[in-house]
Amino acid sequence: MELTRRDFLKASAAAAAFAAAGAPGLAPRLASAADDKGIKWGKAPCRYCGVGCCVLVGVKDGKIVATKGDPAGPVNKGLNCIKGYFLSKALYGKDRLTHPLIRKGNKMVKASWDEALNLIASKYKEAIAKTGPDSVAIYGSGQWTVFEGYTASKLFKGGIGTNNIEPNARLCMASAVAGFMSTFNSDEPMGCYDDLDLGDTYILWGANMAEAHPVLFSRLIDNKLKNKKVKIIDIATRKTRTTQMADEYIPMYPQGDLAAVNAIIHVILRDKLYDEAFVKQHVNFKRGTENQPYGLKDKENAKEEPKPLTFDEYKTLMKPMTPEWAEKLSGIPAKKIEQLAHIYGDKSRKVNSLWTMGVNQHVRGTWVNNLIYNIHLLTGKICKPGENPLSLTGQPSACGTAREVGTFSHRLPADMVVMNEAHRKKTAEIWGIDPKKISPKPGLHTVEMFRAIDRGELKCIWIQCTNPFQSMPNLSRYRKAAQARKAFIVVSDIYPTKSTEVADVILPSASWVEKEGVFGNTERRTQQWFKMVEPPGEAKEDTWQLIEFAKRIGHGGLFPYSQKNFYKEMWEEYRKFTVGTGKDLAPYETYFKVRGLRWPVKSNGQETRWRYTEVDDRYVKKGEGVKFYKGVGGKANVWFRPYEPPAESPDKEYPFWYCTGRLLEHWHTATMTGRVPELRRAMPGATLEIHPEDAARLGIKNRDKVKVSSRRGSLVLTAEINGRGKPEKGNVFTTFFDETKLINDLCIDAFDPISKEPDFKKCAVKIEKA
Ligand SMILES: Nc1nc2c(c(=O)[nH]1)N[C@H]1C(S)=C(S)[C@@H](COP(=O)(O)OP(=O)(O)OC[C@H]3O[C@@H](n4cnc5c(=O)[nH]c(N)nc54)[C@H](O)[C@@H]3O)O[C@H]1N2
Ligand SMILES: Nc1nc2c(c(=O)[nH]1)N[C@H]1C(S)=C(S)[C@@H](COP(=O)(O)OP(=O)(O)OC[C@H]3O[C@@H](n4cnc5c(=O)[nH]c(N)nc54)[C@H](O)[C@@H]3O)O[C@H]1N2
Ligand code: SF4
Ligand SMILES: [Mo]
Repeated sequence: MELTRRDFLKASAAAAAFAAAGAPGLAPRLASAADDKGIKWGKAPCRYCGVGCCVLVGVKDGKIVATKGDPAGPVNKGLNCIKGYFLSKALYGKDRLTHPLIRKGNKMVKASWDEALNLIASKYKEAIAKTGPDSVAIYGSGQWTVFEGYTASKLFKGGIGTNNIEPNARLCMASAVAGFMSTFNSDEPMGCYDDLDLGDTYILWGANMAEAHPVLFSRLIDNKLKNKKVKIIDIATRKTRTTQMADEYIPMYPQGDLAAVNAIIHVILRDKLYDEAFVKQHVNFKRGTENQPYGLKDKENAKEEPKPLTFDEYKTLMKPMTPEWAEKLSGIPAKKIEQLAHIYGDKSRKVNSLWTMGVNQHVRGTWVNNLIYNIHLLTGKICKPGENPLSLTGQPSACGTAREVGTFSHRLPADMVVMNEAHRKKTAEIWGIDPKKISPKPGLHTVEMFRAIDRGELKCIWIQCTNPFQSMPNLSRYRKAAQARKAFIVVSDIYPTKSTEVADVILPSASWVEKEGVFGNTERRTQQWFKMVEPPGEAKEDTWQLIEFAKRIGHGGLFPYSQKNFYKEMWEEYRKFTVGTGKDLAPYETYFKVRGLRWPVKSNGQETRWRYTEVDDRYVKKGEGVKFYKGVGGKANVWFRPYEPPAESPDKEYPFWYCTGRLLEHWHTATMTGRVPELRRAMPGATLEIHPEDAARLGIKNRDKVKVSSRRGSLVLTAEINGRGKPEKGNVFTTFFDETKLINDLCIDAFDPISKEPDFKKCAVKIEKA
């Protein structure tokens, strides 16, 4: 089902209108300016989201003057969303950081690179000498290039000897990772974006694709406009732009997914809608550890002790989870749950599940990931073209860098972990170091990393390509700790932010096409780009910063790559981790011409669209059909995961659910999109979405100022009633892009005990007219 670009554009007009909303008419003007003579075009993935659109970047006189969706890009076929259209302006805010700055009391003073790096090196050396390597850390990003993540991981895990390295992806994809690992023993999806063209039923579990994955959503809408059978079901806690394009909207209570998915499975078992042969051949049953704590206390540590189950034991455990039981916990009528189960079980339908942060930012996020896989494993609707569960990724290289390179505190490249001796040995071999150098103890996970600063245990932290002093939950605790100078804080960024505000050293970075890089998107697609323009002033690449620091603390030898072939040599070293593991990456040059390739890349240079199936995956022999070759006995796990309540729920004093997330025009903390005048004007500040009946009861009118407070903090926002997003009764919603409104002060820093991912989607607040 190949689409022509014309078909695609025509059919997706509705979604494209969404995508360009906020600044209609501006995008085409920019695109036509790109036709001027003298512009040199290069290819790159978009700087922003995990969709990974291919863009063409136009350069003239050393500046990016235009960008356009790349018609040759299989992901987006020439389309971009509004953020993509304005990429050319994101790096040209007037206040780009152009030279290193060092704190002198309350002032930040201009310094040379040498002064700044020497100071960082001396602080790190001092801390390591006094309190050991585990008293220093680095906090990175799913927006790091593969090279940046690899350099940081090798330096900290292989050189300094601490596993205190984390990506912001802990706040984002950690539950997805834990879900993949516990179910399939291999991270990242079996399916790919082609499933959005080839399927006929799409069940969205709280994912607001129209705003958070806009171009991918337009691809889905395109399928819907062409194929009458296509049905999109939006199960969510609020109505969004996604809802407008869905066939059905099913409102759900926060945490309700945990009950609803279980009841769907109950019906699938009860009505024998499962695929007996598939289950027999491909599935093991397991039970995990229940009633684990929510991470509310510092240093709380949970441990999962899985037990095997038989299919019969599993069926018995699932008996009490009836649709009526789930109706009470999820708010979804029992009848609807029966219907959903029969849709999932319908042999004539190609059913896909899609989810993002509604499922991952959840104190039982790993469980909900497991449960969605359970449905697909029981019905056999998996590893088939057009029929898969697809975990959507947020950041441009959360997959490529955070997950594949393994920049989490417990991970090593290609799904390996520091706790495993054989994995440490293999890593040490490739890195050319003594295996004893790599610590077997997982480092601090993100929330604990920032808590350790507050406790005075972490002495130095280097923050690159993320803005935690705006994006962490329970923010005021961590901001206060930083303001009290409890640790030495280095921040590499491209603009002044809430994090540079509390830094001891600020380093100006090169971003996106100001350097060479590789990103990996949601569908396992690895995309490479070359440097196209010089960074401003003295700004330097994050990789360069780390290696110059490494040299000053005696670890320069870890990076022996030549000046001329620096990235190629680093890539070929990193690639060794992947070859033969089912995560195979291609030689570096292969990526120069193509618009990315989905791993495992085959020996003939071809990509893999569907994993674990003989249809496409060379690791499965002809005749084997489906094989979960990473799992024990070639099988995947179906987990028993019951309902458990959220960490905090509304009560008399704090009667509303507080949910936080995103909107189309801005990227996270808006350091980049906020400096694009068109996007800033389209969406100048955060508002509080509230249900009209709740508002009326409290005497609140649209645009009134309201005070919203949780047990952790309070702030004043403008009420938005019947705006773009419409929360269900009893729920309010806001976004975290506005640095003048630190909405994360109110968020709870409870987390999933398995994935350690915090729950940004639920806590309790009260609302008053301000
Ligand atoms: N425009 C834009 N796009 C982005 C980003 C951006 O900053 N701006 N960021 C990217 C990143 S890093 C990410 S992670 C993604 C996030 O993409 P999404 O997860 O799609 O977006 P959010 O706004 O974080 O999530 C909000 C939704 O969570 C759902 N929800 C709330 N509670 C629950 C629950 O208990 N269960 C379930 N199942 N759902 C619930 C609600 O229905 C709500 O609409 O977006 C990516 N794309
Ligand atoms: N309330 C609430 N909070 C959330 C979430 C939520 O849903 N609700 N979601 C969480 C999720 S899923 C995510 S992914 C995080 C995202 O949170 P953050 O990662 O903190 O937010 P960003 O704005 O993406 O920060 C990226 C920073 O990198 C800088 N930058 C850009 N390019 C470069 C570069 O090349 N090098 C360097 N060194 N810096 C660069 C940018 O200016 C910016 O300051 O937020 C989390 N926080
Ligand atoms: S959908 Fe995502 S990757 Fe595509 S242009 Fe928009 S922000 Fe960039
Ligand atoms: Mo994210």
